[in-house]
Amino acid sequence: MKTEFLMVKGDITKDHGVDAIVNAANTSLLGGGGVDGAIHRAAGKELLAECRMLNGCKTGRAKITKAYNIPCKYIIHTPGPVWNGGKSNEEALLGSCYKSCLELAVENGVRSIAFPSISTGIFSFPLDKAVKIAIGTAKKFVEDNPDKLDVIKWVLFDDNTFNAYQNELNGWNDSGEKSVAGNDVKSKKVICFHNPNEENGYLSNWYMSDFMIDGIKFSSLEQYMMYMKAVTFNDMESAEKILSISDVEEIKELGKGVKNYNDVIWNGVRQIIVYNGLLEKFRQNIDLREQLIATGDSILAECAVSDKVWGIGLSVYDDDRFDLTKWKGRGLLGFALMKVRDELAV
Ligand code: AR6
Repeated sequence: MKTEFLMVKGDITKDHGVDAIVNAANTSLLGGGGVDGAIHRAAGKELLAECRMLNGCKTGRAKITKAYNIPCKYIIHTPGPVWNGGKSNEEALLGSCYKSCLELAVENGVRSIAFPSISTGIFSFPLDKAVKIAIGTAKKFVEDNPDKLDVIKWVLFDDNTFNAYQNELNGWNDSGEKSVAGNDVKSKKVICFHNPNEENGYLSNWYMSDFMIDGIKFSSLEQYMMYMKAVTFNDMESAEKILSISDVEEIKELGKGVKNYNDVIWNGVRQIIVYNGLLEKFRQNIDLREQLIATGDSILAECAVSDKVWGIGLSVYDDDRFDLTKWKGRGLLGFALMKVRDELAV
């Protein structure tokens, strides 16, 4: 049977009908943020106990464990390279991650495997380069090891990553050869937003719009996000203060002062928190929901110069804002909004 290559958008900890999933770990193998944090949370404490016995893992190599509460047989853990400008052998190391995982899979009788996008999150490996290495390495492995695997799948968390992998895969023909890759993303319209009182301001986290979650009323997404940040780190005093005011600037300041704050944990959970908040903001405000759905399949971009995480790191006046390859930030808010749009449009 020919090995099938598949791309899906979603959470890798859910049931994807595969024998093994891959974890984008770090060399300690003791958990972290991003997909690693999600996998450890979903698998349960026994996974950490098994990982403690493994004595870590070198970058570019892989180790295998049981999957515990995750619905598959194994988890293959691989520490990807941290992007360091490309001069530290990062590309070869990323290829080695995929190869090591596939070898370990075959050695353990795994016939179907699901990967996340290794290294392109917290480790900042450029997505355009990573997709070529990921799919190219897997295609080469299949060529060298025919009939060993039924399915190689990527489970990708956000639209941008999903589109990049899908486009790269589309560039390969059935005989396993690479042709010129199409790029859907480039042909799409980019809709920009920034201040709540300016054009498309309803997409901003500072836009005032009431919604309820778990019996608590929030007056803006910023308030929900900062409240959840305080709750995540068990700083209930800040959480209460954040709930008691509606001024978004003050709320943001309170959010910055949350006690016991830990970057790694926040990086892991923030996207899910924002997604859940946005889903309710737009579900519960019919006019906002209609405006969001009316953006069709446009790319949504928060044009905040100084925000390279949620924003695209460019201003609403910068011509480069329409070209995703020139963005200086990750634009996570826009991608979360697009995911919510997908969810509400059905
Ligand atoms: N399912 C699928 N993909 C996910 C999920 C999920 N549940 N959650 C996040 N992603 P990252 P890295 C995507 O940062 O760059 C950890 O702290 C995410 O959107 O998880 O290899 C480790 O312990 C992105 O596209 O991994 C390491 O210290 C992709 O997974 C470090 O992060 C990879 O993002 C590894 O960084």
